[in-house]
Amino acid sequence: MDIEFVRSRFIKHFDGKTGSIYFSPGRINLIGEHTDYNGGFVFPGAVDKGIMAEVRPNGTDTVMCYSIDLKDRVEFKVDDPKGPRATWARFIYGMIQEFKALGVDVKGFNIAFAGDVPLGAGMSSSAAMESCFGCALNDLFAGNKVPKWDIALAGQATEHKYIGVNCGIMDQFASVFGQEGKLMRLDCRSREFEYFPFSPKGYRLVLVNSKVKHELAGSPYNDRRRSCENVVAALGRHFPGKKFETLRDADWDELEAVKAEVSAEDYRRAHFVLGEKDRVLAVCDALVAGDYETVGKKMYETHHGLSKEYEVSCEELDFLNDLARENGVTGSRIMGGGFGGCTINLVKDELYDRFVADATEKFNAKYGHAPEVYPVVISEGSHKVC
Ligand code: GAF
Repeated sequence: MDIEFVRSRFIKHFDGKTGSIYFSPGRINLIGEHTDYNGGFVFPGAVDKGIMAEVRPNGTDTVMCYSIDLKDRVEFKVDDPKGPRATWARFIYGMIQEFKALGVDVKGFNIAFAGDVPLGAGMSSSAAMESCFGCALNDLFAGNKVPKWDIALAGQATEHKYIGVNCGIMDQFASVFGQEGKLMRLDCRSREFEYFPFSPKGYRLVLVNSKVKHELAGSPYNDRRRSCENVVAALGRHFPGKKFETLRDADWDELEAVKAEVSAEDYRRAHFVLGEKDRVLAVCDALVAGDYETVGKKMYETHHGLSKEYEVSCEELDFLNDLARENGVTGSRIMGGGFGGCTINLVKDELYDRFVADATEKFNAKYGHAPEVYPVVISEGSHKVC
């Protein structure tokens, strides 16, 4: 992101004064999809694309916001009970409400922001916004006293309460805690996490964006979560002596025991989640052992499960996955919530150019538009730029 670009727009659209600049990244996830809200493990990292905002307190009780990308301006009072209608401004409003709930005395400010995380690509531009605004509020109104976990949780609460997506914590966690060159294995139940240096020798990670718009609000994302909760409720009824909070508490035998008590669809989804929980741990072990073939094999298994069991793929993503296989790509799968967006691919250096060219050509021939290709650079999490 270009600091001068954001600054020039901030100066132009407000009173000519400069403020402080903050950046928060989008994320990739090597493996561990739809496990976060099931109390399982995820394995994300922050990327070099994100949201940059310039912010300056304005001495009033009004928040004046400008979206540089949308060329849209919105104002609202800090204490407005309803908040703005524009979705993009609700991310700012939601973070303010969550910070106030943490006891932070947020006052009026001017903010202009822009992003280079491709929208709807499954790279979590929303979490990048939340953590960027959270980073700014923390710096300007809380003396940086709000712990990182609270910023991530405020972002998740913003999704739940002000956007309508009942997401897990992976995206906000990755955006806030990311470190350059490191993936993070997070246990979403205990919130313990570990950094894993990631620089596979002889391989590259690349995202291929189908450009099928992935949008979680209004998508069946919340239905998937409900399916998992239905199975947890059935487990609780079947095994009254055991406490099931999430699918993390269930094993394969227990899932089989309730198979006849849940819908076939809910069973398939829970089946995916149990498998995915194990796959994250297997991939972490394989990574430490330098066994990239196993990492890749698990990625393909995840794609298959997301497509056939969790049913969050689409024709274009399945096609990209097939193209990866045909090109000898070590691992490939849908990344993020699904319903469009990107595949993430682990590719040997020597196969990279051929894969990218072949996927671009064949996808274009079939769907009439070329996919976008983003080499992954694992980068720093939310921070103040200047
Ligand atoms: C989206 C959600 F926001 C995450 O919480 C996570 O559930 C992901 O989909 C699927 O793994 O990005």
